[in-house]
Amino acid sequence: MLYPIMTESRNLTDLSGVWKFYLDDETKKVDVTKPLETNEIMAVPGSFNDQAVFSKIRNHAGTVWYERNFSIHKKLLDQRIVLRFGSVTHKAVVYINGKYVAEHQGGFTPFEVEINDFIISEKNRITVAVNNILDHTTLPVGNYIERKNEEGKIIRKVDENFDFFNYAGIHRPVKIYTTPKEYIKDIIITYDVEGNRARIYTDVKTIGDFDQVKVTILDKEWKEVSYSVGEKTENVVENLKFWQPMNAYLYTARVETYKDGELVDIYEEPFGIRTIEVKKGKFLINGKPFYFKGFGKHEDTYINGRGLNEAANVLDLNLFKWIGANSFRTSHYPYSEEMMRLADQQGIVVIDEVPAVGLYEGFGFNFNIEEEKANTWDRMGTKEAHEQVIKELIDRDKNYACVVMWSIANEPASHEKGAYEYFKPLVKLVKDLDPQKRPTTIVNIMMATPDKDLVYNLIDVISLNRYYGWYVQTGDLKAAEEALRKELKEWEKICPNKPIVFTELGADTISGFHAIDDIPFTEEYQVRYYQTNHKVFDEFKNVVGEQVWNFADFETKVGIQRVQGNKKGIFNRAREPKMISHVMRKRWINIPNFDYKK
Ligand code: GCB
Repeated sequence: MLYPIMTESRNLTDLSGVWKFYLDDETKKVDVTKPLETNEIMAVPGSFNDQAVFSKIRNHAGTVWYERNFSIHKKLLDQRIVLRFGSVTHKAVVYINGKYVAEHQGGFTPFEVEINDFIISEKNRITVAVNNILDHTTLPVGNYIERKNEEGKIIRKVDENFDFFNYAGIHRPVKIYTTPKEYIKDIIITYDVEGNRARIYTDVKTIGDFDQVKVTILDKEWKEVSYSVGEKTENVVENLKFWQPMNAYLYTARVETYKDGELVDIYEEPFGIRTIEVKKGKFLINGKPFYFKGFGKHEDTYINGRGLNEAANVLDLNLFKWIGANSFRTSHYPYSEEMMRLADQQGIVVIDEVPAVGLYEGFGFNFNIEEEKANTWDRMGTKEAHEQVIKELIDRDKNYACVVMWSIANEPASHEKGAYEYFKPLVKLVKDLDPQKRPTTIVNIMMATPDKDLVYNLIDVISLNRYYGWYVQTGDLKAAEEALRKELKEWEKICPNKPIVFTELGADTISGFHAIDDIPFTEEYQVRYYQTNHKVFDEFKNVVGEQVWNFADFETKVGIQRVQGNKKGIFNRAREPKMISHVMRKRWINIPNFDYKK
């Protein structure tokens, strides 16, 4: 799916701003043919939860309504008019002028709909019903509970089967863009590289009848490098400039469609060229062994919640540069297109994750669940949702050079019977759909040790989330060190040719807590916890990366294991550094992006 941009043939309007808002408490039916009767307001994009102050809204489970008016410039009315949502969490039903136009399930991928047949020339009303219910058929997975109160009214609750707050609302920009009636629908870019020469293949999907499709490759200075004609074309680029980690170079494919000698539609797609290979326990980018330094993140800021916060995105990537990081994982859901485009421009390497989190019946920070009782793969009905998010994510992110690997799930019960059968077709789906055939991973949970994990044979890279010295061997770093070393030896033994990336490790740390001894939650403990882990990582040649948990403190569901949120950040939620950030900086600045381990 193309990102909406303005070109000579396309117009773009952003409907961000303050919308009307109504909390549906199910006492009366909302009549979409009339304007919403409400005085409440809500900023879009943004989660509604933290804007609302009152618990009734903050913790609401069910439907909320958003509404605003808009007009379309009369000169655009003969164009194809598309309404596009960057994301609505988790389900949206959209009406224009009281008529149903579209719906979409899945809170982290865009959707769009042509609205020509619904708009009227003067003033139009857009109404969106947003639902935040998660259950055992959705991704992420929620535990959905319904009960009746004394008056017989249904009270709904979603207990997150994951460790982040179930923020909801219109999270990403709402845009209206226009195209000509016959238009460019999609552009798929792949390439072969030989030395410093690349053959670039563009597959342009069009709707309508064109005499000619022209593809021009432009360099960073906007100089023409090559051009060719056809829906499926090949361009050769000599003196190739590679997209490199922390040193991005983006070309642009300018696609023009012509009819009767006239230019009809034009779209410009930036793209980088880099190769990826997984070989002999190494992760190669542009032929060289890459070392991942960085974070598992969240889209999580004060006030905006999970809503797009571009200033925070810029700040975060600048903090990456300060600390010497080169990568992140989009834990635990696809991030905004704005963030992906930023990562692509800035050379940040991304492990792109679908929102498959909570696929574990025993979730609850309980690492001692009796295995025979857990029955995840019989209980979860997420197959369809999982296929849908894979399709939508690859469709959206396929051309980004920054995306070097797909993560098909975070911490599923890969040690429980049924995991292999569940994941085998999904891994195949990813491989079939991805035009660039990137490597895949399934992020491994601590209980799925090498002797128990059932899916490692399906994937290219072993990704480990490990909390030795935190959830286990708490406060005993000597024992943690030994346990970690023992496990890594086992992984290297059973799959000597697969690289291992630590996709999580961390210790909750409250800024300002201090101790001389190894006392969890203090800044000193977080430092020593990481130093212990680093020592072991450096002993194993197949360990090709460390993405620590988490970049910043973040909001999560309440529980006695959480102190006003998850505090494992290297920075706190305001992005102020903890003591560990300086230690991490010293380490990472001295680790090169390539050839760290010979
Ligand atoms: C994990 C999860 C992550 C949690 C983290 C923690 O393994 O993948 O979502 O936030 O542990 O802090 O417990």
